[in-house]
Amino acid sequence: MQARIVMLVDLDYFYAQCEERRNPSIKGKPVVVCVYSGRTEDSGAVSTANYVARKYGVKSGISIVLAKQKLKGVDAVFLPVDHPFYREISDKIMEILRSHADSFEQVGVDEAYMDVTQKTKGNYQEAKNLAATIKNDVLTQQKLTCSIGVGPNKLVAKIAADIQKPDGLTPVKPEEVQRFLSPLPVRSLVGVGKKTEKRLETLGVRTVGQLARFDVQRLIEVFGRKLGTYFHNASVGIDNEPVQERSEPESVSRISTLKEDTRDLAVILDEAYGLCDDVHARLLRRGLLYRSVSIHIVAGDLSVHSKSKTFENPTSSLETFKKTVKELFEKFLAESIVEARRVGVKVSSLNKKEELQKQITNFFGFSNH
Ligand code: DCP
Ligand code: MG
Ligand code: MG
Repeated sequence: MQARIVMLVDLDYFYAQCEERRNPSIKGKPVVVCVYSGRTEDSGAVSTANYVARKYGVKSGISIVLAKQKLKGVDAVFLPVDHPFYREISDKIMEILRSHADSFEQVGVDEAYMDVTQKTKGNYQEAKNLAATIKNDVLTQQKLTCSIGVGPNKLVAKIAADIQKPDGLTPVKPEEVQRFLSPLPVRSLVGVGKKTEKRLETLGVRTVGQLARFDVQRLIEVFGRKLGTYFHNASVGIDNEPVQERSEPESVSRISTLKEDTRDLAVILDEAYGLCDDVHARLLRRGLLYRSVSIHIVAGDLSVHSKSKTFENPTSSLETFKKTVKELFEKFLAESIVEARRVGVKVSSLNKKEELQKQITNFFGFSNH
């Protein structure tokens, strides 16, 4: 196999950075994005925090109560999570990244692997330049900073991206991998959790370098063949996992809560059409066509209702989408007596535009060859 160049791009303090972008006046203050559970005013957990807040020890996963203690007397900003907003920004940034990659694999809302072997002709200097271009594109077009790791595979790229944050760019050439990994704690390796870390420690293994020198046969005895081999390979920086586009979503949906419970079609549609716009924008960005449209209603009494319609042929039409949503809500109101509290719209039976084109071409027996 040809030597590869792989990047991992991870957005910095993602949710909190989105909030800073939305409201630049909070920049410089500790910003804490929270999932409020709603039980009491402060019950819930911290989703993420900006780097100012991290200096006070605030980080993902701690309770909001603890975060407030750590930031006692400090002018800090606490905000609830707004997933649709982050998703929008994420989708736009992923499109930028995708456009720079030979192959692309999004692995979370704020990170993606890119194989750039062809694009860079396997040259690390070019890869570094490309990473700088990507950072600049994301910053100028979407006003967000990210950190990029560059290496011969996903494993090294991921660790390299994490090592210098925020706004980092860390290339690790194949000949540097061993020296780069050696001093790191075994926890840096994907798949090494708390438990494994403890077991390795009892074997006298704390760093990746120590793991690399540890007898493979003994590792296999302790962890089994599969894991033992994996740990050994990871410790010496071997990873052959390809960068692969994840399968397309089965459906795209949005739901939102109305200001008050209602049976007023105009009010419901006003909200639902906004959701249609969002869903449609996501379809376009991903180059997807839909064949089914559904609506979803959570009523004032928390009962759940839905209706859907499926078409003969796939389409990307926003007009058809909205017209169908209207029809379905009219039908729902005619058939039911409940008031709507939350309304949602969904498209499903999705197809990729190009794939459909290929299918049609094959069907008619056309070919470029
Ligand atoms: N997230 C979350 N709960 C966690 C971890 C993460 O809700 N325990 C969310 C909020 C983060 C987003 O996922 O903004 C991305 O996670 P990252 O691990 O990439 O963390 P950040 O982007 O927030 O910070 P960093 O700058 O370290 O990447
Ligand atoms: Mg991140
Ligand atoms: Mg991440």
